[in-house]
Amino acid sequence: MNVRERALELGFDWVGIAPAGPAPHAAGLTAWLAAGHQAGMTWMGRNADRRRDPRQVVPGARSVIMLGFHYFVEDPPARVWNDPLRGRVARYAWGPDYHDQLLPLLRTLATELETLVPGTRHRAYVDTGPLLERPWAAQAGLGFIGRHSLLIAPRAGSYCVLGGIITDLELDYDEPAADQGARLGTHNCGRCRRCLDVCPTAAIRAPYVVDSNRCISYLTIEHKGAIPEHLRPLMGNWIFGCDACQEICPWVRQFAQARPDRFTAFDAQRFAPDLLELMTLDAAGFRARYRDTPLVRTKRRGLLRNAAVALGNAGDRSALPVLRRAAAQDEEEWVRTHAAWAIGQIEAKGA
Ligand code: B12
Ligand code: SF4
Ligand code: SF4
Repeated sequence: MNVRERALELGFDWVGIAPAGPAPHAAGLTAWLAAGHQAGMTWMGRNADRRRDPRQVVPGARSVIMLGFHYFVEDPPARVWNDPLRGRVARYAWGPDYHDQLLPLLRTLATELETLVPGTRHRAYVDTGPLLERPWAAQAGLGFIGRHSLLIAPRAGSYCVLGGIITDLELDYDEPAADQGARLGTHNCGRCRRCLDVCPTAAIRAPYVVDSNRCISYLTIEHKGAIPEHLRPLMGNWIFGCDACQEICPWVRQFAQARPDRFTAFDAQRFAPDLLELMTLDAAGFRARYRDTPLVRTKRRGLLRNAAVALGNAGDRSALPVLRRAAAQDEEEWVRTHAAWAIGQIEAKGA
């Protein structure tokens, strides 16, 4: 069996294999954790030794097979995407959860390797285990790491998700990707710093270093409880994830192709929802609308908390009745308190 051909047959867009050993840029993880950039994701620190070396995950590991899956779809109509009374959902979440889509494919590949070489040991992950997926993907030749810290794949940009298999099989190895900028006369990112400049919360503290405490993706998806007040006004209308550092990237603008065949597809009602209507969704309505998407992760209380912040930022008085009702009556404390904050923002703007 040819692992690369089989991976492409299964539907992956990129596959590359690197020899297992200490993770590339492992020192970057140590520094990131020491700075507290993991925020509330304490699990990132718990298994750091394993993250720093896949041989601690699969004893005797010889190879890391990295796979990439492209998900870009066309930009939504500007009148919808730029409407402050609508929320924005990051592109990777415009459809079913990619973990559910890709993990079975990875497991199929791993099981086939096992059948071919009985007794082989492996672990397959899509965002789900102690593997530094981006540095390994770069090492396996899938692309290079941009200053926003995301993997940029050739002819696609960063709108791709990753998965990996750590195995004790010895395989043929790929070289890290060649300098993608050479053709354009630059070195990968060249002198560009657009993602650092555009990040609404200044979460990219330095090239390749993202502080989750400030990242809108973390604040809207992973963070539990109250969003720090000083960051709320900077979050615009992102209500689940954030693509600002990718939307601006010349690699995305130049090379990303629409992939209507992919698991993501824009649907304005769900992925750029009317915020006033969203604030009135009850638990059953939330489940019905988002059950088959990654948005279930925030639960209703997280999504409506984020929607309240977005309405506060929009500053439109037409939101006051809905926000007042939510502040007074919503069953969830997160929603009540963030709605009250939004009312304060709108009234202050009016004054
Ligand atoms: C924790 C996490 C987050 C956190 C922290 C993000 C971060 N930058 O670390 C939060 C919640 C904020 C987040 C947000 C997002 N995430 Co996330 N996340 C992860 C996760 C689980 C771990 C990442 C990690 O290990 N971080 C720790 C830091 C230290 O590692 P690192 O960022 O990879 O950094 C390495 C390099 O930058 C390198 N480095 C250091 N210095 C230098 C210098 C040079 C020159 C170079 C080249 C490299 C380099 O060192 C570091 C390793 O030690 C991975 C899945 C996985 N298991 O890898 C997904 C993952 C990275 N996320 C992903 C996605 C899609 C996102 C979002 C785009 C989602 C969204 N639209 O809202 C945003 C993007 C934000 C951003 N700019 O990074 C994808 C990325 C795909 C890609 N093309 O790169 C992944 C790989 C999930 C997947 N399986 O597809 N994420
Ligand atoms: S995802 Fe948004 S908040 Fe996070 S680093 Fe990128 S631009 Fe900044
Ligand atoms: S926006 Fe510029 S600096 Fe940031 S990843 Fe893209 S090319 Fe690199």
